[in-house]
Amino acid sequence: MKTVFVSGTAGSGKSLLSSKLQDYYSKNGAFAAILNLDPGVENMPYTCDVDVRDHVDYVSIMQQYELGPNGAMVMANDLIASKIGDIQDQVDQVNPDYLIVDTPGQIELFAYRSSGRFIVDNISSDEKTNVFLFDGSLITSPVNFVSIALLATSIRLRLNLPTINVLTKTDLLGDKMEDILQWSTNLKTLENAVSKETDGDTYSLTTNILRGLDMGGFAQGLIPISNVSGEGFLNLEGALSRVLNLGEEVEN
Ligand SMILES: Nc1nc2c(ncn2[C@@H]2O[C@H](COP(=O)(O)OP(=O)(O)O)[C@@H](O)[C@H]2O)c(=O)[nH]1
Ligand SMILES: [Mg+2]
Repeated sequence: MKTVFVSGTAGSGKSLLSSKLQDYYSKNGAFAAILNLDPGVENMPYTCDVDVRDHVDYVSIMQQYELGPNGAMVMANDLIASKIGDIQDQVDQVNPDYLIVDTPGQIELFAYRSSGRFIVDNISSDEKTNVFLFDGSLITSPVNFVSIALLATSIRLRLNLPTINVLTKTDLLGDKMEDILQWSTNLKTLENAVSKETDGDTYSLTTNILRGLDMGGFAQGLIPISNVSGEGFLNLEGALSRVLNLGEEVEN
């Protein structure tokens, strides 16, 4: 089994991409299952194969421990880690070729609490990778882009997984898409764009961050996709194959 963690800011398209990836693998003859790790989700665009909500009841936690929504979410995420054995048993029963993991809406809970990393480390799998989603609708300026790139890098550091960076919602981006794609491969262009937008402390902070990102190997580009039109899925699948199957076609 190969595992694909889908991460990104709230609303970036994680759940929709999880469902589209499952469709993609199924059409290509592989068996892909989805594990929902979000204890608070109400509706999702797929039928879940393994669901943490069967193990952790977010609303009862709120009531039982008199916690607000955030406190209950923290506790729910930590409880999930303690159920990893049961979750693994369920995954083993489903026994997919690909396990797609839809991560919680609040990325900081998943990426920065030890429970998230514990889950990533302890799901037993031949290969694992992380797909980080840059929400196209949030990238309204070069400085914004740098701040999301920094988040992507921080998550990569935290999860310690090979990471594929993806730009979502290309169907909404129009002309802006070309700029964003250029920024993601040519950091000099990005630095120029930043210099037009800002100066002083913000400029020097942004450009120093950029140099750090460059040294960390960030500038390998973003794979642009639309979960709505299906644009870019072949490229994403190719990138996943390079990480998961050493470049072979979909394995089953
Ligand atoms: N136009 C457009 N909308 C998208 C795309 N991906 C997701 N959405 C929409 O963005 C919203 C959030 O998506 P969702 O998958 O729930 O995001 P999540 O919070 O990261 O799981 C939903 O209304 C989706 O229909 C996309 O590629 N294009
Ligand atoms: Mg979601």
